Amino acid sequence: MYKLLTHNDLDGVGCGILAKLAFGQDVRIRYNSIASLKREIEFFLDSDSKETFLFITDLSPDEENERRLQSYYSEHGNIQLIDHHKTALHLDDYEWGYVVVKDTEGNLTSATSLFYEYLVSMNYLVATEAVSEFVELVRQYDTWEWEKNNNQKAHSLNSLFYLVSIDEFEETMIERLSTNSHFDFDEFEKRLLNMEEDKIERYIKRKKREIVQAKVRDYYAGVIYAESYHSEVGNELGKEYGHLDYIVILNMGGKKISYRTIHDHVDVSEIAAIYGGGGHQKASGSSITDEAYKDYVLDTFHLEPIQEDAKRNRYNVKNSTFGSLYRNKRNDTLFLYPKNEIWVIEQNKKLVENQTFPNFEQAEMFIKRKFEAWLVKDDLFVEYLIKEVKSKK
Ligand SMILES: [Mn+2]
Repeated sequence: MYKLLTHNDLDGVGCGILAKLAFGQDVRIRYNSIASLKREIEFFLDSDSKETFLFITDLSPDEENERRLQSYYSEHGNIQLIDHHKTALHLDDYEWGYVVVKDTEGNLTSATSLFYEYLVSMNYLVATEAVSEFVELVRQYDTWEWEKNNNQKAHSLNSLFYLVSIDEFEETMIERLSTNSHFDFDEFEKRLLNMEEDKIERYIKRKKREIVQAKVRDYYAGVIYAESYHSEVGNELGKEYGHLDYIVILNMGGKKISYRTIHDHVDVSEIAAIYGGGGHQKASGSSITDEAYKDYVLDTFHLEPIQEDAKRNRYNVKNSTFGSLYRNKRNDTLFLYPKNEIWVIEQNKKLVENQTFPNFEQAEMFIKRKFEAWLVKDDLFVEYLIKEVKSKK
């Protein structure tokens, strides 16, 4: 008998689907949140048959269970952990641990892709085109490589995963992967997925208007409440508000936080670790601990949302030698322009002293962080210039 403890997201359930394809009725699977893994491991160690072989994928045990797994393994064997999270790398030192973040060709791995390789190399499963295609879609979604590759199919697979129950998804995929020669969606799913993508877009639009900005420790964070589409929300808000180091997504009902960044200079697995969580450099999670509640909820709840830059301007554009006009909630005007090779800022028509910048990007970063300002629409820009000309006459 085999037992699989895995994550309850697409990558974790991908492992479950592979386990069922390999072992059929001989495997029992439990899909877990990060928090529920602890008691599932304890239940296995205390109560399961010593003959049962345990797989743990896409999740890592806490320190106490790490010790208990090691002593169980030295007595009975029968444990294999497979993961790709950076915060789980220390588990690779155990005989029962296999943790790889990047493969030998430099591609980011996923739990599903690592588990697939393992099952095939152990002759538990025969590689097929359809399964390989499915595994690659899961990997691209989980590592967010789909966006760079514009692989909409990978994104759609995750959307479908959240449209149906885990049981239904599992059953449909197993049936499809064992009968079809290529992986694809059926016509009904395609129609449904189109509607779902539109819905996600509208959801993100709303979230863009709800985000608040907060300086937490050394970084600027964007804080938002959302129950769904965390990766999509984190990514789109990260791009819209590029001056923020990372995005915090609070799920109050689930008492969980997701952390996302699009930048390389910040590692959100380290930020999640402050609150007892973990994950990857660009995507991580933790519980809402008392400390996290203070930093992200209590200290930010009174703040006003920040505002998007105007998008359809022809005149008031960024990085313009004529200057770019910004405004904030306090009605400060901030005018950014180049002067003798450097960029300067006028706040309410007065030069901000001792603040010069080598390029537009750094000057804009400064006013967005310090003043929470946004690029105004053309009509306000034109009005501003007319007044300027009149005052000079
Ligand atoms: Mn994963």
